[in-house]
Amino acid sequence: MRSLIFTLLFSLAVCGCQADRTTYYVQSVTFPEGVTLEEKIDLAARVVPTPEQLSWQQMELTAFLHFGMNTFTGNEWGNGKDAPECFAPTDLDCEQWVRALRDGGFKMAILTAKHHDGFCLWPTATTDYSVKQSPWKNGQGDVVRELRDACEKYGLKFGVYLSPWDRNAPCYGDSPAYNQLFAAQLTELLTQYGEIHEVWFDGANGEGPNGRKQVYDWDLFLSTIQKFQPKAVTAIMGDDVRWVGNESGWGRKTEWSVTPLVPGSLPESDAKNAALGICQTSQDLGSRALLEKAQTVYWYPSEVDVSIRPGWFYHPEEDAKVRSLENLVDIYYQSVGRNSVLLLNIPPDRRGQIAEVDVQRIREFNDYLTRTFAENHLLNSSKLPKTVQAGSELVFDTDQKLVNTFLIQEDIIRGQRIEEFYIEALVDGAWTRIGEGSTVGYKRLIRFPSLTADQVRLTIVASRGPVTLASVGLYFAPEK
Ligand code: FUL
Repeated sequence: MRSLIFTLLFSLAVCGCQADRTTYYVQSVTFPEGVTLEEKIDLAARVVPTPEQLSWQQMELTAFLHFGMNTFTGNEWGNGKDAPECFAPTDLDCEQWVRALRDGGFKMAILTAKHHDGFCLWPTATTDYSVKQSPWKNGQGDVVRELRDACEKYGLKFGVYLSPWDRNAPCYGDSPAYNQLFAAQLTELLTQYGEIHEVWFDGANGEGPNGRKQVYDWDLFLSTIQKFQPKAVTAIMGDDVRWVGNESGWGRKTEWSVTPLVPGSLPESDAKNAALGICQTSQDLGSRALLEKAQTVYWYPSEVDVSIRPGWFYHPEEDAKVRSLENLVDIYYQSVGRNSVLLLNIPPDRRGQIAEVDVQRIREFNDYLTRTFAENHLLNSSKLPKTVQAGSELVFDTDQKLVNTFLIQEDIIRGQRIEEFYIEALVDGAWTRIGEGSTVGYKRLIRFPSLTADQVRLTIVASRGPVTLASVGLYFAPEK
């Protein structure tokens, strides 16, 4: 956890406005003893992302690639006992994966380097349960390397999913021994494959009440990342990126990136979260009522992970169940459009390629979004005031074309502040409300029935101090 404080000082000459001498808190702030609720709210409004969290958020669309032993056995959770010989892709082509992702608009690929079954997709020295023992390329193959190289070639970022729960490792449950093994696996991935942009630690564990109990050494794991890939964001059990709380593709309508939820990798997180009455799936992770009880708040933004198919792994019988374009677009509005990053899983098949139906669907998805956001129908949206106070109204002229989508973004390097807003359209001389929302954060999209307006009015009803808007826009999403 980085804890930095900085003050933004803008040159008067450059921006022609007053210097912003606000003190900001990078990634977290602990409230001093005895502060009032208003003071807590002010402090929370000045928590900002690290540069890596900001770049992560700006990607908007990221892709998951669940591939491994389960692809060949038909399981979703392997038991760690399937023979390495089962792993036998017939025509693996990571460049095909990455071209499909690039054409789908995705900016990063995250590979299941090791899922819960413990089978490693790289020739690790830490276990005999890996591609090295499989017939694929006579044990000379390395999926992590091939994908890394393909991402490099096509300009995508690269991340690894390394499951802490390991059903194959005999030492799982013998905490010190397994922690060393896991740190060694992490070290291999972080030192042998160039830059790693995201490390995904899944929280699942199905051991049950009588199962093996492993106490993870998160300090060791996070310090290993800090040592070898300090710019990587850590997700889910990590402290940079938060699991949205469901695997169905929706973010909360009220999605605070600044939250008292203590990341699972920090000491006593369970007890602290229990004392606040919150967990990753709670609906309220950032209200004023919650801040009143909190001691520390974190910039801990949400990631929406969901699969394009019913399963996380490829199963041929699900070829006809690939999500429709309409459904994917809804997911986009419910994730990216609700202050989250979308992590869409597109699982390669038994050949080791992404099936044509999935390739087609994500291309359609990208084409659709590109068409929707090609033209901003607000005429004066580039002239935004430096800051906007609660109670302010901003009125924009339009080009009087048909529209049905409103976009609003806060400049999150100055914190997340908007708590309530609404939008109205001037149609035939009368103002009608066309949408409203609570939080905005990095991005909020509001859909409304198609109309033609002379003007659009944005009212910020409530905020945590002055708001800096990054952009507003008015768009037309065509029929699918
Ligand atoms: C879950 C896992 O149990 C699933 O298999 C999948 O990897 C998903 C992304 O996370 O916790």
